[in-house]
Amino acid sequence: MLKKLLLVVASLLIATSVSAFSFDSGTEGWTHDSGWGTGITADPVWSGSMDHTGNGGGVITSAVALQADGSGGALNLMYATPQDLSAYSLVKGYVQVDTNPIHNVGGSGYGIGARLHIKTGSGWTTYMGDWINLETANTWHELTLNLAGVANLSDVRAIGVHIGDGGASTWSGNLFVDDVNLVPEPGSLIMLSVGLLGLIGFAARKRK
Ligand SMILES: [Ca+2]
Repeated sequence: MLKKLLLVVASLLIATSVSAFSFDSGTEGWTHDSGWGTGITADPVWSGSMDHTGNGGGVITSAVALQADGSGGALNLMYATPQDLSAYSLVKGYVQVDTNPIHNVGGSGYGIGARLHIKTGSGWTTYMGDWINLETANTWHELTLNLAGVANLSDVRAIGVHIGDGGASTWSGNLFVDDVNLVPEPGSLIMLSVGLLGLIGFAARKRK
Protein backbone atom coordinates (compact mmCIF):
# COMPACT_ATOMS: atom_id res chain seq x y z
CA MET A 1 0.00 0.00 0.00
CA LEU A 2 2.73 2.45 1.05
CA LYS A 3 4.89 1.52 -1.93
CA LYS A 4 1.92 1.97 -4.27
CA LEU A 5 1.18 5.46 -2.91
CA LEU A 6 4.82 6.49 -3.18
CA LEU A 7 4.79 5.33 -6.80
CA VAL A 8 1.68 7.39 -7.45
CA VAL A 9 3.31 10.52 -5.99
CA ALA A 10 6.53 9.92 -7.95
CA SER A 11 4.70 9.42 -11.22
CA LEU A 12 2.55 12.51 -10.65
CA LEU A 13 5.61 14.63 -10.03
CA ILE A 14 7.31 13.28 -13.15
CA ALA A 15 4.26 13.50 -15.40
CA THR A 16 3.63 17.19 -14.83
CA SER A 17 1.41 17.60 -17.88
CA VAL A 18 -2.07 16.29 -18.50
CA SER A 19 -2.60 14.70 -21.87
CA ALA A 20 -5.63 16.56 -23.10
CA PHE A 21 -5.47 15.32 -26.70
CA SER A 22 -3.33 12.32 -27.65
CA PHE A 23 -5.18 11.57 -30.92
CA ASP A 24 -4.27 7.92 -30.33
CA SER A 25 -7.60 6.57 -31.49
CA GLY A 26 -9.34 9.37 -33.36
CA THR A 27 -9.67 13.08 -34.14
CA GLU A 28 -11.18 13.74 -30.67
CA GLY A 29 -13.66 16.25 -32.07
CA TRP A 30 -11.11 18.54 -33.74
CA THR A 31 -12.27 20.35 -36.88
CA HIS A 32 -10.88 22.96 -39.27
CA ASP A 33 -11.60 26.57 -38.38
CA SER A 34 -13.62 27.93 -41.31
CA GLY A 35 -13.30 31.43 -39.89
CA TRP A 36 -9.53 31.49 -40.05
CA GLY A 37 -8.18 31.80 -43.58
CA THR A 38 -8.38 29.53 -46.58
CA GLY A 39 -5.25 27.47 -45.91
CA ILE A 40 -7.20 24.53 -44.44
CA THR A 41 -10.62 23.85 -45.94
CA ALA A 42 -11.47 20.37 -44.59
CA ASP A 43 -11.64 18.74 -41.18
CA PRO A 44 -8.57 16.77 -40.10
CA VAL A 45 -8.50 13.00 -40.45
CA TRP A 46 -6.95 10.50 -38.07
CA SER A 47 -3.76 8.71 -39.06
CA GLY A 48 -2.17 5.79 -37.23
CA SER A 49 0.93 5.89 -39.42
CA MET A 50 2.92 8.06 -36.98
CA ASP A 51 2.90 9.32 -33.41
CA HIS A 52 4.78 12.01 -31.52
CA THR A 53 5.84 9.68 -28.72
CA GLY A 54 6.41 6.76 -31.08
CA ASN A 55 3.86 4.63 -29.21
CA GLY A 56 2.04 3.70 -32.41
CA GLY A 57 -0.99 5.67 -31.28
CA GLY A 58 -1.76 8.17 -33.99
CA VAL A 59 -2.14 11.84 -34.96
CA ILE A 60 -4.54 14.14 -36.76
CA THR A 61 -3.59 15.46 -40.18
CA SER A 62 -4.91 17.98 -42.69
CA ALA A 63 -3.94 19.08 -46.18
CA VAL A 64 -2.77 22.70 -46.14
CA ALA A 65 -2.48 25.12 -49.07
CA LEU A 66 -1.14 28.47 -47.90
CA GLN A 67 -1.57 31.45 -50.19
CA ALA A 68 0.62 34.54 -50.24
CA ASP A 69 -2.11 36.54 -48.51
CA GLY A 70 -0.99 35.79 -44.96
CA SER A 71 -4.35 34.34 -43.93
CA GLY A 72 -3.13 30.86 -42.97
CA GLY A 73 -5.36 28.12 -41.63
CA ALA A 74 -6.27 26.55 -38.31
CA LEU A 75 -7.40 23.32 -36.68
CA ASN A 76 -9.13 23.41 -33.34
CA LEU A 77 -11.62 21.96 -30.94
CA MET A 78 -14.65 24.09 -30.15
CA TYR A 79 -15.69 22.98 -26.66
CA ALA A 80 -19.37 22.01 -26.49
CA THR A 81 -19.39 23.63 -23.05
CA PRO A 82 -16.73 26.19 -22.05
CA GLN A 83 -13.82 24.66 -20.09
CA ASP A 84 -12.19 25.96 -16.92
CA LEU A 85 -8.41 25.91 -17.52
CA SER A 86 -7.53 28.18 -14.59
CA ALA A 87 -5.57 25.35 -12.91
CA TYR A 88 -3.13 25.28 -15.84
CA SER A 89 -0.19 27.52 -16.68
CA LEU A 90 0.83 26.32 -20.13
CA VAL A 91 -0.47 24.54 -23.23
CA LYS A 92 2.00 22.40 -25.18
CA GLY A 93 1.56 20.74 -28.54
CA TYR A 94 3.56 19.09 -31.28
CA VAL A 95 3.36 19.61 -35.04
CA GLN A 96 5.22 18.56 -38.15
CA VAL A 97 4.84 19.02 -41.89
CA ASP A 98 5.84 16.64 -44.69
CA THR A 99 7.12 19.19 -47.21
CA ASN A 100 10.00 21.62 -46.76
CA PRO A 101 8.95 25.22 -47.34
CA ILE A 102 10.36 26.90 -50.44
CA HIS A 103 11.20 30.51 -49.83
CA ASN A 104 9.68 33.04 -52.11
CA VAL A 105 12.45 34.48 -54.27
CA GLY A 106 12.50 38.20 -53.67
CA GLY A 107 10.15 37.81 -50.71
CA SER A 108 10.92 38.38 -47.07
CA GLY A 109 12.49 34.96 -46.71
CA TYR A 110 9.89 33.96 -44.16
CA GLY A 111 9.12 30.27 -44.25
CA ILE A 112 6.11 28.70 -42.63
CA GLY A 113 5.30 28.57 -38.95
CA ALA A 114 2.77 27.26 -36.45
CA ARG A 115 1.48 28.41 -33.07
CA LEU A 116 -1.09 27.36 -30.48
CA HIS A 117 -4.18 29.40 -29.71
CA ILE A 118 -7.07 29.45 -27.28
CA LYS A 119 -10.29 31.47 -27.44
CA THR A 120 -11.90 32.67 -24.22
CA GLY A 121 -14.97 34.48 -22.98
CA SER A 122 -18.20 35.39 -24.74
CA GLY A 123 -16.19 37.53 -27.18
CA TRP A 124 -14.06 34.50 -28.15
CA THR A 125 -10.91 36.58 -27.57
CA THR A 126 -7.99 34.81 -29.24
CA TYR A 127 -4.66 34.33 -27.45
CA MET A 128 -1.72 32.90 -29.40
CA GLY A 129 1.62 31.38 -28.55
CA ASP A 130 4.86 32.30 -30.32
CA TRP A 131 5.36 31.29 -33.93
CA ILE A 132 7.64 28.28 -34.28
CA ASN A 133 9.42 27.97 -37.59
CA LEU A 134 8.66 24.74 -39.46
CA GLU A 135 11.71 24.90 -41.70
CA THR A 136 12.50 21.19 -41.40
CA ALA A 137 9.96 18.68 -42.68
CA ASN A 138 9.32 15.32 -40.99
CA THR A 139 10.50 16.58 -37.58
CA TRP A 140 8.33 17.24 -34.54
CA HIS A 141 8.31 20.87 -33.38
CA GLU A 142 7.14 21.81 -29.89
CA LEU A 143 4.63 24.66 -29.57
CA THR A 144 3.86 26.39 -26.27
CA LEU A 145 1.25 28.91 -25.16
CA ASN A 146 1.76 30.60 -21.80
CA LEU A 147 -1.59 31.04 -20.06
CA ALA A 148 -0.38 33.76 -17.66
CA GLY A 149 -2.32 36.94 -18.33
CA VAL A 150 -5.06 35.24 -20.35
CA ALA A 151 -8.43 36.75 -19.46
CA ASN A 152 -11.42 34.46 -18.82
CA LEU A 153 -9.29 31.33 -18.37
CA SER A 154 -12.27 29.78 -16.58
CA ASP A 155 -14.28 30.22 -19.79
CA VAL A 156 -12.24 28.62 -22.61
CA ARG A 157 -14.30 28.15 -25.77
CA ALA A 158 -11.70 26.68 -28.15
CA ILE A 159 -8.13 25.37 -28.30
CA GLY A 160 -6.10 24.75 -31.42
CA VAL A 161 -3.18 25.16 -33.80
CA HIS A 162 -2.67 27.89 -36.41
CA ILE A 163 -0.35 27.49 -39.44
CA GLY A 164 0.74 30.39 -41.64
CA ASP A 165 3.41 31.71 -43.96
CA GLY A 166 3.48 35.38 -43.06
CA GLY A 167 2.19 36.25 -46.52
CA ALA A 168 5.59 35.93 -48.17
CA SER A 169 5.12 32.69 -50.05
CA THR A 170 2.78 29.91 -51.01
CA TRP A 171 3.15 26.43 -49.59
CA SER A 172 1.30 23.13 -49.90
CA GLY A 173 1.73 20.06 -47.74
CA ASN A 174 0.24 18.12 -44.87
CA LEU A 175 0.14 19.29 -41.26
CA PHE A 176 0.32 16.69 -38.47
CA VAL A 177 -0.71 17.54 -34.88
CA ASP A 178 -0.19 15.41 -31.77
CA ASP A 179 -0.14 15.55 -27.94
CA VAL A 180 -1.79 18.87 -27.16
CA ASN A 181 -1.24 18.87 -23.38
CA LEU A 182 -2.15 21.07 -20.43
CA VAL A 183 0.58 21.78 -17.88
CA PRO A 184 -0.76 22.41 -14.33
CA GLU A 185 0.04 25.53 -12.31
CA PRO A 186 3.01 24.83 -10.01
CA GLY A 187 0.74 25.80 -7.08
CA SER A 188 -1.82 23.10 -7.89
CA LEU A 189 0.94 20.48 -8.23
CA ILE A 190 2.39 21.38 -4.83
CA MET A 191 -1.06 21.17 -3.24
CA LEU A 192 -1.64 17.79 -4.86
CA SER A 193 1.74 16.49 -3.65
CA VAL A 194 1.17 17.79 -0.11
CA GLY A 195 -2.20 16.05 -0.06
CA LEU A 196 -0.76 12.76 -1.28
CA LEU A 197 2.16 12.90 1.13
CA GLY A 198 -0.37 13.43 3.92
CA LEU A 199 -2.21 10.33 2.71
CA ILE A 200 1.05 8.36 2.77
CA GLY A 201 1.72 9.52 6.32
CA PHE A 202 -1.75 8.33 7.27
CA ALA A 203 -1.21 4.96 5.58
CA ALA A 204 2.20 4.56 7.25
CA ARG A 205 0.72 5.26 10.68
CA LYS A 206 -2.06 2.75 10.04
CA ARG A 207 0.51 0.02 9.25
CA LYS A 208 2.22 0.37 12.64
CA1 LIG B 1 -0.68 10.47 -30.45
